[in-house]
Formats: sequence, structure tokens, C-alpha cells
Amino acid sequence: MKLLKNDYYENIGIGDIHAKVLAGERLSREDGIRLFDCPEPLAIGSLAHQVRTRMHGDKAFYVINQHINYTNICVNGCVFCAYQREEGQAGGFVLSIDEALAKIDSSLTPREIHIVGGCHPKLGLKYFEELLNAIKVRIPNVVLKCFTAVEIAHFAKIEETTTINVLLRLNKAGLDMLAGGGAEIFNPYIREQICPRKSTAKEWLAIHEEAHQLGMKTNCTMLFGHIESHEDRIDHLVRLRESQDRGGGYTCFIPLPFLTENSQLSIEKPLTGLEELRTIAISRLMLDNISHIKAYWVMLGVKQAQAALKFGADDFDGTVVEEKIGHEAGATSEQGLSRTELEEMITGCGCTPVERDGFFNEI
Ligand code: V47
Ligand code: SF4
Repeated sequence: MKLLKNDYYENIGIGDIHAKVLAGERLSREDGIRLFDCPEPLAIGSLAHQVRTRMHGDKAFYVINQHINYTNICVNGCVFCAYQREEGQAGGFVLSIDEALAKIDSSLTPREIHIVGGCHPKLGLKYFEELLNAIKVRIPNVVLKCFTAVEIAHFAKIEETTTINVLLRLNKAGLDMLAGGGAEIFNPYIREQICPRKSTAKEWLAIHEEAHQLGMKTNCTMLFGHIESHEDRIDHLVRLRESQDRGGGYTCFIPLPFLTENSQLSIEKPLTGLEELRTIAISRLMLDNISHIKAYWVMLGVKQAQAALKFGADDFDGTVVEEKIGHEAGATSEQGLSRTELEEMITGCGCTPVERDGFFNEI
């Protein structure tokens, strides 16, 4: 990709931000907001691409992985969520341990298994310990990236213990990393409207920082394109960046565009494709201390995920196999992709596919 000339950035009013990016200097909150206001999304994409290329060259990572959603019954009832069911409601499910284990595709030999679910009112830690143990017996080297901080807070509540204890017990049972979900948007006024019963931003950040103190890695996310403002997005990214400065345990950031189908949250203006790409690019530029930005093809769609690899993202996630949260909300992507398909998607947009494990070690 040809780089745009310096005077181009001057002419569109972001010459100083371009200079900071070239010098590897941290962008301020105000810089981030100006990047949203800038009339040229391609210029923002080009800046993010320079950073992504400096960090990873033309590599785009992927992983042979599998998602397992153990239940959709959840006490939180977030307004945006199309996946959740109440206990006893039609369509609700809870997988038994055997059913969850039977989901594992043995022909795949996954390097990473991603397990998340709703906050079920009765599922206690024993269920999860047994599940994680059983998976590690079957596939000892797999990275278990499971549970959002919101689930960890919920387990602590129903077990009447601390979140540290929950993390320690699950870690002992085989948990390697926390998944990044549940962060949504940190602004408490927005949270109050879209997920009033969920852990607060402070609690979410504290649980991730506890995991980091225990030596565990975690991912982080941002749900955007609903009722939040650009300022809320930048504030969210800055709080993640500050949290990373304190602990350093975030491996990857996943920007999640809000999918509107079957959701009770009505929004004024749906996201455009360019707004999604701009937000991904600004995430790359603001999160100077988080190594990887994921183009999560499930939510973005594969073509937009390919474009995202030129707008600051460097990871294409993986084979996934079966996904429910985005698909209940209208994701039109496949349920899973094969290794060949992933590699073709990546080479198709001029990047070099690199297989990784769950910790982002190259294979
Ligand atoms: O926390 C729910 C989001 C998240 C919708 O850690 C929605 O590697 C869009 O966090 N439209 C779960 N998003 C998914 C997630 C994730 C996915 C892949 C990898 C990783 C990782 C994490 O999905 C939830 C919520 O923020 N979500 N409903 C919706 N309608
Ligand atoms: Fe429950 Fe997660 Fe859906 Fe919220 S987003 S209702 S916590 S499953």
C-alpha cells in the first residue's frame, strides 16, 4: 500500500497527528476525537495501516479454534442482546458437560477453545471446573480462553466468594485466558441504558487486572454503533489503554459492531461500513500498548474483515465452527471457516497468513 504524503495530512487538518504517529508518540483523547471528525476515513485507515505494518509487517494471524456457548439463559437481560433467554423461556438451553464435550470437533485439533455463555442463575463453579478439566484431559495443549469478566463476577456472586477465588479455581481447572466480552461501552450512562444489570466498567476492569496480576492473559472488546458517541468510544479506548499500562495482560482488542436484528435496542442510525473501518483504525491508533486488533469476521462479515486488515487489524480470528451470539443478532457470515478458506481470505487481500496458537505464538 502506497503511503500518503505528509502534506496530504496537513491539508485535511491532521498533520500533527500524522507526525505523532510517525514518531511513535501516544495520541491524546482529543487526537482520537479529531480522528472521528476528520472528513477523510481513508487517511485514518492509511495511518492505522502504517502502525499495523510497523508492528506486524504484512502478516495476518489466524487460529484453528472453536467456540462453545454453554447456555443462553442469562439473568442480565441486556437490552441489545438477541441471544439471551429467561429461565423456562422457549429456546433456552444449557449444555450438559457431555453435550459440551461432544461439540469438540476432533478432526480439527483446535489450538484454542473459546467458551462463553449467559449468566445462568444456577450453574455453579463445579460445572465449569469439570468441563475445563475434561477438555484439558482430551487436548492437553489447547488454550482455554473462557468466560467474560461479567461471568466471573456472576460466578463469584452465586458461589458467595471473591472474583480472585473464582479465577484461581478456574485457572487450576485449566483456564488460560479470559475472553474479552462484556466490556460493551464503559460510560455508565450508556451502560445504564443498554445493560443496566451487568457488571460496571470499574468491576470489568478490576477483574481483568486481577487476572493479569495472577499472570493470566485476557482479551478486551468494545461494542459500538448503538447509542454511544464518538467521545464514549475514545473514552473506552483510553480506559483500556490505562488498564494495560497498569498490568500489561491484554493480548488482543476486538471491536464489535452492533448487529441490530432481534434486538430490543432501537438505534437512530445504523453503522456504515466506513464508520466500522474508521473505528477499527482509530482503535489501532489509540491502543498503542495492545499488540493485536482482531477483525472478527463473524460480526463484521468476511469481506469487511478483509478490508479491516488494511485498516489496522492484524488478526482474522479462526475457524470458530459454531457461533450463536452474533448469528442470533443477524450475522450473515458462515458458522465456521476452514483453514483453506481463512488462508484464501487473508492472501486475497494481500496479507501473509500466519497460523498462531491461543496466546498468539506463531506456529
Ligand atoms: O460481550 C452481544 C457482543 C460479545 C451483540 O475474546 C454483540 O477473543 C454485536 O466478546 N451485536 C461476545 N455484538 C463476543 C466476544 C468475543 C468474540 C470473539 C472473540 C472474543 C475474544 C470475544 O458480543 C458480548 C457483546 O459485547 N454482542 N450482542 C450484537 N447484537
Ligand atoms: Fe447475558 Fe451477555 Fe446477553 Fe448480556 S450480552 S444478556 S450478559 S448473554
